[in-house]
Amino acid sequence: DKKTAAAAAAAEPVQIEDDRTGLSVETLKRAFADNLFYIQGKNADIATLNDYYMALAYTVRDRLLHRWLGTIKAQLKPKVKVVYYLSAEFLMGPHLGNNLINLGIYDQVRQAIQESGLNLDELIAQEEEPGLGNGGLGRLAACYLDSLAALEIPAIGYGLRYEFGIFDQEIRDGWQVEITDKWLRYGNPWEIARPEATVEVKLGGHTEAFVDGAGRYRVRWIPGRTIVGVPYDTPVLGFKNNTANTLRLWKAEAPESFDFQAFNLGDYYGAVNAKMYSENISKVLYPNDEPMQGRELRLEQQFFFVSCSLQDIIRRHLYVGGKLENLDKNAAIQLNDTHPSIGIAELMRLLVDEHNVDWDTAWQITQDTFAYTNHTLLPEALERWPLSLFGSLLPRHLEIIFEINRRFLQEVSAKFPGDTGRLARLSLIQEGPEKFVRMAHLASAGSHAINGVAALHSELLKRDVLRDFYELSPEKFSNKTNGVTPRRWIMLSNPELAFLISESIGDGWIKNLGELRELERFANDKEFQSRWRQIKLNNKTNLTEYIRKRTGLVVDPHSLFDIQVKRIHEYKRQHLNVLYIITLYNRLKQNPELEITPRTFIFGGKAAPGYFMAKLIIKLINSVAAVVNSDPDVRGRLKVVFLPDYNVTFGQRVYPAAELSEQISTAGKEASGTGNMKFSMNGALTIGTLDGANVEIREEAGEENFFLFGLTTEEVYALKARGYNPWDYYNGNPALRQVIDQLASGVFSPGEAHLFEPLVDHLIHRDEYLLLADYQSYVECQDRVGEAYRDQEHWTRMSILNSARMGKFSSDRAIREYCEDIWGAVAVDVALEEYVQATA
Ligand code: F58
Repeated sequence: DKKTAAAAAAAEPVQIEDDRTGLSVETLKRAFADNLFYIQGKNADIATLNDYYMALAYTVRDRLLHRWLGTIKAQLKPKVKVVYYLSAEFLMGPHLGNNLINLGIYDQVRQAIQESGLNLDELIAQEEEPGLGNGGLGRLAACYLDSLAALEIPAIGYGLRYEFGIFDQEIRDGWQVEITDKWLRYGNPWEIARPEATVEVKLGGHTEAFVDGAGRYRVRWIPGRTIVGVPYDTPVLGFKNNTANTLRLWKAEAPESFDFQAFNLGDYYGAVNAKMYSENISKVLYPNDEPMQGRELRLEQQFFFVSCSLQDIIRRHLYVGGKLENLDKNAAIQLNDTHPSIGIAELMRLLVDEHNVDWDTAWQITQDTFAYTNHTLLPEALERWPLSLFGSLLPRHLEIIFEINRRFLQEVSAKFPGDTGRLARLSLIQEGPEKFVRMAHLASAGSHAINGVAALHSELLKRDVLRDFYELSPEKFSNKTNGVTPRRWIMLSNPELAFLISESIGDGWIKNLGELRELERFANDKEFQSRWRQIKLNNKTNLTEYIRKRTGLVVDPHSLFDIQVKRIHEYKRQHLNVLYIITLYNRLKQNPELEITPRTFIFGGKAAPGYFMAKLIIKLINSVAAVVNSDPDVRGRLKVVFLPDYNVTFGQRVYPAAELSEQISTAGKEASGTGNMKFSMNGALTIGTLDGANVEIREEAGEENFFLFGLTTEEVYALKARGYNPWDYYNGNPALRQVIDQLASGVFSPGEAHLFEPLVDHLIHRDEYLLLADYQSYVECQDRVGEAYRDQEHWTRMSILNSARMGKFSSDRAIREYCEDIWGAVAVDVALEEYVQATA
């Protein structure tokens, strides 16, 4: 009866774990309200949107903690091999939506939030993304962490917890303005600080030789200063499994005892100053993309996070009872470009100086443990540090590098006797009036595996940039074509498309992207085509709304959305795109009745703050946009939009809305590209050169579904070898000549006739990236695109086939290849950790 039921209910103990882990809509609602009150300290009367976001974030975090702890337990075991991904950048993107997808609770949470009188999309939009990377390289690291967790591979990503990530971009008067990125302003609910795992890092000072108790010659490093690294951990969930790996980012702080000495001497302010100096190391991400700059603080950043990470790796290895000689059995350390390659000298130092391992054994361990991924073919981007700077910051490491080099060159001599040219080319030290440490050489000599990031790039590495290393150790080289995660880049970004795909072929594609092939049988299906088109239109309409909000521009969602988003760089040739826009504009001016396919050209991307030409290209895009968009003669046919502050969040809106993907770099310059893959998966067709992964995208999609133009790498080399003269192209092509003359005479810079002179000068005198040579081919190809778009049925068919055939470009495939060929890592099962009260 009623009374006994009530008594029984009262006697029932409160189940705290329900509110922490329960997944029902009711429990989620209760937990959400509870977090708003007890963590944010707000109730509905005064809560801001951000408070609600935070309350939801904590609700979700609670629900992944048991997976996280279970994963740590399962992976911290003697026989487990862990992948350690060392990267100066991780461009993770917003966490909330992604975690909901991976936990498989998107729908429940949507309902819980709705029943709480709020809108989930608004809360998701509230999150400020951690912009701890510049572009492709940092985003690749994030996709790889996602796939490692999806495949249940034990892995830790190690990097820097920059207080300020990549700058926010504003556009004022057409120019880029940089604003500091204060992403930690409102706190970060996704990280947990682990101060108990702090490590010490030494810098500067000098070295001393001594003979130890066993009569062995040893060296000790007397540092000039010491800083500490405090780890901040963020969970990285696998897709609907129990794995939650860790992203461990290091924050630089002053050691606890920083002020003792100074305080005793009475120099309190000096001591506080020293503390601030220590914290500088993880203060800000360097926003330069390509040309390398020899800034001391950057080398400090690199050494700092690498030393912290290696000490952590050794600590974990010893903790599970491992022997240092067997480090490579438990650890695979991947160098994401050369930024962490100082790790090779640091591991040698830790082994030889601190753990008393003999040199030969230490070198074997080091080589067997490290592997190196190269991400660039541009010679000016290869890292090299002036010897003087390097030696004053890392005196012991410089000695170690000299010794590695001495032994390495001995081996080279043995293999190629008398070949002194080869010795000079291979040396880890670049000789000359100013000497440099060549980091790519250190990485190559100290690793057992070296890979490029697309088939063409890996071939060019062997042929040019690392040719001598290839001739020395061909067995080290392989290709690992990049990939991107379909969880973030299809499911989360393009939910309607994901739904249609799953409805048509089941949802196996999410974990096994090759299954998208099954969509091929719908390519000619009228009903399917029309749904496919409708989804694209919906996504375009959403982007249209966003463009209006951000720029005030009104664009037509029925026009062809032609999009180029990526860092601004001359080799990526955003200005080639602009030359075509001006060409179209001129045609319309000459013949205002001309019928062309209406197009919206959309650009997005940041320029390195010190890269004058890149910033001028942004100004150029905005200047051309100003003229074109306000000219009544072109109305309804041409729009140009530069969307400020391109980042991961914005990428998630852009790829699903794109119909044409611009991948137009000079052949032989783009290592791979990854945006190209995201576009194509979401049904955009590509206009592109045979560069980077475009080659493989075209191979997969079928050449009839790809708009190819431009010189090949071989043709670029040949043209440059016989002497390239851009003047010939200018003189021989009236349309091109008109465009260049307009730029030079100020047609697009009223009142500032000379504004674009530096650009024009460069194009007609040097044109390093061969825009003029590729202009005609690009224009003709773009014209074919415009024609093709008129046949919507055929276009849709090509679009479906592009998505259907992008299975290869899942980061799951890439990670499987790394595991099999380089890391020797296998999946580890994780048991769900039950919630246990701390007192139990
Ligand atoms: C990019 N590199 C490549 N570097 O340009 C691109 O082709 C490739 O797809 C991608 O890596 C992933 O492999 C890149 O993004 C950087 O951003 C560096 C950051 C640190 C300073 C030097 C450039």
